[in-house]
Amino acid sequence: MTEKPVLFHMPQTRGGTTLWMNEELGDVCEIRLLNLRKGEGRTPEFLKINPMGKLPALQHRGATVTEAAAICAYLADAFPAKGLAPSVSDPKRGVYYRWMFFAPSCIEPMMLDRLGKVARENTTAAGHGDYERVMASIDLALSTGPWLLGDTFSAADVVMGSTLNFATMFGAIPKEGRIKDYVERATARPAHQAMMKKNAEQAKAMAL
Ligand SMILES: N[C@@H](CCC(=O)N[C@@H](CS)C(=O)NCC(=O)O)C(=O)O
Repeated sequence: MTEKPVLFHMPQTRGGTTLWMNEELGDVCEIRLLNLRKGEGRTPEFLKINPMGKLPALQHRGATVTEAAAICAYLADAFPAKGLAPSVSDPKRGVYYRWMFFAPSCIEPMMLDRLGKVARENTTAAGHGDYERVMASIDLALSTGPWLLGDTFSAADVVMGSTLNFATMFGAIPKEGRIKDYVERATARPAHQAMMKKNAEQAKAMAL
């Protein structure tokens, strides 16, 4: 891979998920820091990259990828030798996609509902259902352990690990049982620790 992916990031944001992924891959990205508090996500230049004005974003070989989970999936495929995604012919690819998509599609909106005390009248129409259904699914996802694919750690664990780490940190779901064990296992990984150290250094340099 000749051209380095460029990762647009700010510490203390969802960019941390992708920075962790970058560390799992052995630091393959060039990191460009933006300060959202100074409006750097709303400049005409950045809005051309991501009209949402949100971080993280990634550019690589002429393509732009936004959405933290999509960036993790993209990077896993762009660096296949690192073994962070099952091959497309492996049935586990389905399980990998399932939980990779479930985290931002169902856990995150459920978390925001809980934190914002939003009570939905129609949980059939809401794609993320409700708290009980999401929790039952998380329990199933973590039941094979230690990782979502069993013994093999993958980019889906970066996404799920980050999501559950934030959800428990903010008190949207209890940190107990399988979730506690999984979050502790995920955040103890050397790459997660390296990401935390870099995030702290970046935050200091940006005077956040
Ligand atoms: N769905 C996006 C969410 C990204 C997101 O909301 N990022 C926040 C920081 S955690 C952001 O950039 N906010 C700036 C804004 O909305 O102006 C993803 O998963 O990457």
